Amino acid sequence: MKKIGVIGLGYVGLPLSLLADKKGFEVIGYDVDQNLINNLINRTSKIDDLFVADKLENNTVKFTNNISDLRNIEIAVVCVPTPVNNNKIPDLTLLKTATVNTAKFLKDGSLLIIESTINPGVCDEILVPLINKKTGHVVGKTIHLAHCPERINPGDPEWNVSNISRVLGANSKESLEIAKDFYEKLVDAKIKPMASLKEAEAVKVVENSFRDINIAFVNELAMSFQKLGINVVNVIDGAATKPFAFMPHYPGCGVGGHCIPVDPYYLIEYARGHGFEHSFLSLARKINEDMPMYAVNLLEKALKKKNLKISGSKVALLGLSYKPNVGDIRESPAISIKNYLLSKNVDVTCVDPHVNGQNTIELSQALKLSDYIIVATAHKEFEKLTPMILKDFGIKIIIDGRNFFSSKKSILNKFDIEYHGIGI
Ligand code: SAJ
Repeated sequence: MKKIGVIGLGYVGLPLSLLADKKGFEVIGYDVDQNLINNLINRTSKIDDLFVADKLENNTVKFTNNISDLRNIEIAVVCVPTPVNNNKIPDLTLLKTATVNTAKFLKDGSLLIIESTINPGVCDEILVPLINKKTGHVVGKTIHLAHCPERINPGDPEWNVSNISRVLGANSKESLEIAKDFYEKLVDAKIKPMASLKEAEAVKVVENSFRDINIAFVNELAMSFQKLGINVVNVIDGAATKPFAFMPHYPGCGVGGHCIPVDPYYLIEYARGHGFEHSFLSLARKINEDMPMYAVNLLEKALKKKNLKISGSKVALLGLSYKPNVGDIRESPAISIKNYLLSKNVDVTCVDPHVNGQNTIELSQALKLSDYIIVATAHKEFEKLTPMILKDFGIKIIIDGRNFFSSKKSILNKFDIEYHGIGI
């Protein structure tokens, strides 16, 4: 089996390196973070991934912080972050650095694969010229280039790096065949060859934009149905009984994470640069980005009805991470809610058992200090909050940003606890 290098050992690269090791490849796992490498050598990781938890203990990956250990690898897979900056423009700094530094160690005939999420055109228009100019290689002549967009779903108990189907694009048919052969040895799922690098880049942004616009659709329905007195979740569940042509998504206080709120901007920016305005994608982004404020406004309206001001009120914010039972706060709506509350001079206490270093406090302590609750993340630890417990803590209003307590709405009302969900 070939010797491979995995560059970037986060939620994408680490599972990949462990899978390649399990499949019999000789694997060099490289990361710039010495501390992360030390932890991996000691078989510990902060990555929320069941596959990693299962494989990290026994593996023969050579984890290293020394990039020269990549010498003589035959396949390199680059899995570094591609965040957007404050103007929502993709920041390719890490990707460019990792690509150039890796390519310098590749011998002729090697395959360089990019798994990081990138917008269409990045390979052809940015990485190929960069490699040709800075590494002594020429893509298509001395090395092959492929793009296989990552599809890791953090916290997913069923789908992981070993069984998720993939799409694959490359600079030439020959390169595509070599890359396809690699992934077919690695992944026990369909590998779909695309006609070009650009098509493979476009698949990832399209699949995540699809999710973003569908969430925006139900978020807009939620705001409309809240005025119409219709429970949007019940209606979505009703529509989901249709066995074809409907995929349920659910309203909430916003869309977070490293993928969904970010990837549409890749397409928006690239198309804008070529004279096309994705007004629909941009509107969906705006709807989703406004949901944290919508949740805060629900509280403000509820207080106004009681002739109370939100300023100076005591609110427990339940959840800071962007999705249940993980500790990732990237692009998290909960952080936006926290900042909106602080801007309104609210006394906020934050609770998140999965997040460190954000001045969070223990749940019962936060409830003691608060009169109102905003639920921003549906962590399993919050399930123990019964209406009786909330009553005992003197909680008066709940804004449920994830409709997490929706089944307890009538009991909460019986306990004189005002409940507002998102669209229910
Ligand atoms: N969200 C909603 N309503 C929904 C679904 C999600 O408001 O119906 C919110 C979540 O609360 C979260 C955000 O959207 O804040 C993103 O949620 P997510 O479930 O999409 O979680 P991610 O960001 O981990 O998305 C990943 C993506 N995987 C990759 O990019 C490889 C995405 O493509 C998957 O569709 C998604 O997992 C998944 O299906 O779980």
